[in-house]
Amino acid sequence: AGQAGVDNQKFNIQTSRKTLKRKFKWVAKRPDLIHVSSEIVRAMSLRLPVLGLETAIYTHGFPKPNNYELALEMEETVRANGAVPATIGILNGQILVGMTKEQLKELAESAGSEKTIKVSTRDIAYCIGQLGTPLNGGTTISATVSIAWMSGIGVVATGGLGGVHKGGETSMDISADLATLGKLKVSVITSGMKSFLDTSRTLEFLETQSVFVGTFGKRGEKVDIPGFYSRDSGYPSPNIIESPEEAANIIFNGNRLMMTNGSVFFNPIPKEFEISKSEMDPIIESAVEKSKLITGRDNTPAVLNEIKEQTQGRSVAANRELVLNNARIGAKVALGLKKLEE
Ligand code: PSU
Ligand code: MN
Repeated sequence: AGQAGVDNQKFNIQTSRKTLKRKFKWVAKRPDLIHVSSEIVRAMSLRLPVLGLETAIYTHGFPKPNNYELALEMEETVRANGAVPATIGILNGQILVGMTKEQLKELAESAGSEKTIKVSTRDIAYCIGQLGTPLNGGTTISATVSIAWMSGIGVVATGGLGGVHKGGETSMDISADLATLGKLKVSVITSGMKSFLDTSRTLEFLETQSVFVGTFGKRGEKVDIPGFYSRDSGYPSPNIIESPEEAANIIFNGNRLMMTNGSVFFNPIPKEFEISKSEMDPIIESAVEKSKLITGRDNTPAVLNEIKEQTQGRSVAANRELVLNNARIGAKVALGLKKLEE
């Protein structure tokens, strides 16, 4: 039985490699549609670990000019931790997987202009299909996961996850991040949902969509779903993950089983940078109240901006630290996964 198990494992690894190869060939044949940078093409063919990064955080989350600096720092952090960064975004109507410094600069500087939209999965074809002026797009987790999946990238790092908004049971404002992860096998490293979202309903929705949820921490200790600026949210994590290698092993086993659902690995903000929940809660509550007439995809950026004003920019500093930490852990997960696939 042991031998059969080994054969079975080999078979599954080969099958998943073949699927990746096929997908990658498909993408490589359509550079006008998805442009994969030469660095990422090389990394994929050498089977180096690749970590996908989103860009809505630069166009609609993080203020100029620090958004460009952050984009560079994210890439450096990924490299320093043993993986190749594939920043995903849309520039002048073209989907990019892996962006040059110049491209990152152009996208970051275009933030706030009419040309640059926040792109969710449903907006991808719209963004590249415009007959008039070509658009730029900052990709949300939803769009980033979709494009990563199309190009055979299995792990993505980001700041905050979208979710079910407070009052979502009547407004039905539920981020496409959640349903996309229910459909596509991509793993996301994130520091949680902000407390302007309904944590409990978001967890229920993810469970219904069969999206795995785990949080980095020590078994036997109290581990909450992290609250983005703070490490706790009041909601215990359904699962605890003790290391990036363990996360990689979970993804690896999902791949071997040919499961099709995505995973969320929550990575709490490092203690030294956290802003306590008791301090943030009233600020967030008032930010939500002030932004309540702004609907659709503009709501999240409006709330983030209010929070920034009310914390005199401290929220931005915390955001920077947590997202860099996710790049660090994400790179290690991608590296661990490649080791298992060897
Ligand atoms: N939460 C943050 N910062 C962000 C976002 C969410 O703390 O930048 C962005 C992410 O790109 C996420 C998107 O995927 O907002 C969710 O937007 P919406 O709620 O419109 O789906
Ligand atoms: Mn929404």
